Amino acid sequence: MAEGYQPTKAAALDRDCTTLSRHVLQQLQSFGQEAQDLSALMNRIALAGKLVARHLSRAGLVEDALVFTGRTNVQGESVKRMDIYANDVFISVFKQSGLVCRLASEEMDDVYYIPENCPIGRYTLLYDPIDGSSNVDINLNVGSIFAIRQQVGDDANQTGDDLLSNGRDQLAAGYILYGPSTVLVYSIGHGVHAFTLDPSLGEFILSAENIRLPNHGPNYSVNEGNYWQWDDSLRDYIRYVHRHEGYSSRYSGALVGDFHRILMQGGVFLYPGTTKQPDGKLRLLYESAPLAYLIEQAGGKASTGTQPILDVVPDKLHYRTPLVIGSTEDVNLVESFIQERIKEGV
Ligand code: P6P
Repeated sequence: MAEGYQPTKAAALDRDCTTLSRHVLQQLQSFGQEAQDLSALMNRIALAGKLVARHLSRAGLVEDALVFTGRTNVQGESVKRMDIYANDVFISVFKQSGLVCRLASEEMDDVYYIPENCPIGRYTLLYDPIDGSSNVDINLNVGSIFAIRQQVGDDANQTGDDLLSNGRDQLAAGYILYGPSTVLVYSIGHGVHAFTLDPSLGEFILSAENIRLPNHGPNYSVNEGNYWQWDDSLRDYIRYVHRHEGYSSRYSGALVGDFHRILMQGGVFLYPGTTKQPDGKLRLLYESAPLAYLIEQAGGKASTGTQPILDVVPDKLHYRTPLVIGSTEDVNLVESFIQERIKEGV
């Protein structure tokens, strides 16, 4: 029998057809309702990322896109116009999704409800719309961080209390890094995968699959300006890396970019508690927990210094914890200095 048409083995063509929503279904090997929901949710994340990336790319040209709004958020941080724009992009994009009933954001004091999506929409989006926004005005990388959880119970009183659970309840997590290219990194529990936005297509295209970070890496990423505000154990660690060959200090002031370097090259990122902020600066539900989910999926580790991040149960929406995250051996080394001081009873 004559052979049928044989398409060319164009790997690039197959890759360009592996869009995010398709990849989710491939990961889950299912077309069931939850798989379809997650695929649709990730597609909305991608749309939000494209809208934010477009605004950032013109921020210097668009009236009032930069600078501060004069407001401070629930964190007590000055709010930039870009923070508000990005926050509202996610609200608008997920309003139309029909799937998300609630959103929790760094920029909003309380859980935000989308009545038309409740109670059908059984998912909650937790996000930091623009992480590292101090970098926006100097055209350095910033990011968006997100986690998706399933609503537990009916939340009839709209307290959002079911969100106060540990990070192992996350269904999906990831971030969008707005850098020289726009990269979306996500996991739904089947490894960590990266998609790069192809502006000519307006699509995020698969660029790295099943990312695994090395057990040890050269980078340590921490704001050493806080050195004298740390516990002795963290100073012990810093003195160790200063005295040993093979370590490089890398710190951009934007968590997503610093985390992405650790994910891709190995090493450790730290934001320890300080005398001014004993619980650290980073928020659990929409910063540390999503990144901890990713790093464990990529073969790394994330802890508060004494407890796995994914085991921490917050008592409020904007709960903060110290963060030590990255290659397993490097996180273990930091933890060993902390344990040493605990043994000494410091
Ligand atoms: P510091 C940005 O404000 C942020 O939340 C993270 O993106 C970043 O890692 C950290 O704070 C930087 O904080 O105190 O070093 O300027």
